[in-house]
Amino acid sequence: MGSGSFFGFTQSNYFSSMQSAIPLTPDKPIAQWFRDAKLGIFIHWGIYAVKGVAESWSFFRGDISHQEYMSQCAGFTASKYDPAAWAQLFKEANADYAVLTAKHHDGVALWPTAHSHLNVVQQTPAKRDLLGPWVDAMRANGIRVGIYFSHLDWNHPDYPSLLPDNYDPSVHNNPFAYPKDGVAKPEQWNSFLRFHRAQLEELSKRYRPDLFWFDGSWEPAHKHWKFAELDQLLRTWCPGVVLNSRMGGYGDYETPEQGMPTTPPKGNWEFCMTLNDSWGYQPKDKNYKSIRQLVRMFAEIIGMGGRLLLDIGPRADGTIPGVQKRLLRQLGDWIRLHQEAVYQTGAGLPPGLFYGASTLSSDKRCLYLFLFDRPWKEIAVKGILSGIKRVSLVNGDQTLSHRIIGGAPWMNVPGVLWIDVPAKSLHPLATVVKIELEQPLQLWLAEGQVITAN
Ligand code: FHN
Repeated sequence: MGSGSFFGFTQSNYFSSMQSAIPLTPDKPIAQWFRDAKLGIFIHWGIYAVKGVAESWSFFRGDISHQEYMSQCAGFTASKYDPAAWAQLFKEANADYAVLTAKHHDGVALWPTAHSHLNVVQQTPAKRDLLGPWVDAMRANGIRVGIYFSHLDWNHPDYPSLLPDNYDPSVHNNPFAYPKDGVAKPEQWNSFLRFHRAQLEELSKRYRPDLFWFDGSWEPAHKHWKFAELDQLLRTWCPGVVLNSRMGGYGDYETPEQGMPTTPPKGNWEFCMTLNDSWGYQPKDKNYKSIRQLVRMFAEIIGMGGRLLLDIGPRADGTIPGVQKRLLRQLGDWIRLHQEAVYQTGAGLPPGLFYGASTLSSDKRCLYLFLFDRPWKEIAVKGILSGIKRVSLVNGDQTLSHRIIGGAPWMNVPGVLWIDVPAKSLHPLATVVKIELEQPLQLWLAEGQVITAN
């Protein structure tokens, strides 16, 4: 058996980590539902949907005035908000969990918080808790509940009270983030931190989320947030809760965003991405990804051992744009046709053995290959030492002919597996080939049989 390695892995420890999302280092303990989850729906919904502007950022960076941005409160009606319909759509997408922006950087809470008047109950025509009914609808449909919470709060009077360690008055001069007079006010910051904790305790005890999705810890240095303390508080308030690592590296999993990873993050991870280029509802943004691109990105993410958090931006009335509903339904249709390759699987082959994505069943006896391009006739897989029992298509179970070419069996160097994939059998979005193995997958990862003694 080869003694090669992959990213410093020797043969043995590569597979010892294959039970779950591929941890290149021992992964932290995390709820099994999250380990099993493959698709989440991210929802950026807030007053920014009224004018269709960038969430929070549009006033922070001066696209529009703060006054104009906040005037959107008057138009945030949620008049057609139907969280049960959202849940039904997410089930059609085959989503395992959903994450809703309970409070973005603008500080506007979607729930009746007792710690601030800046909430949709008191400040908008919605005049009701929008978070609670959403939590209930998700749970009624077996969808795990994630609450997005922005640490920073550009509308809270006590937030702009610290200076960064590398303070430069010509750079750090946004009054929503830093003290106007350039003088740090630690007592004011402590007051903000009490508010920050109070809202999180409120959310924890009132809604018992399965997951907190934190964001916005980049302004004050992490030491000021006391994240180690927060990590413990949250797990006390909400036992079993999953925490993302946007809390100074504490938390349970990594969250690469928008740019597709080419190397899987360490431990547990989730990739979050927009359908177009905007997190919230921005009708001018027509740059939607195609369903073929979404299927490919989903397959590549799960093939690296991660999960995808796919974002939508509902309108101010609570309706979801048709193009977004269509893409979610198309993705769900594809997943359902190929679900044995998606669920109860972990990361597949390391790069270079097959030119596509792949996943491996939890018993390591089934390897699933995701074909994104139209093969001329055959596809090839290198490095498989295990015997091949059968090769078939996941969608339709058609047996595919295959053969092994080359190899140096006298030195236990495997040949290349070639598989015939008939053009008429291809799925227009992505085709999945199943390789059933005689024994759990064993790979040969080495430099090839270098002959030096001839
Ligand atoms: O600033 C936010 C942004 O508005 C959006 O919420 C994304 C979603 O992951 N998070 C931050 C940027 O990384």
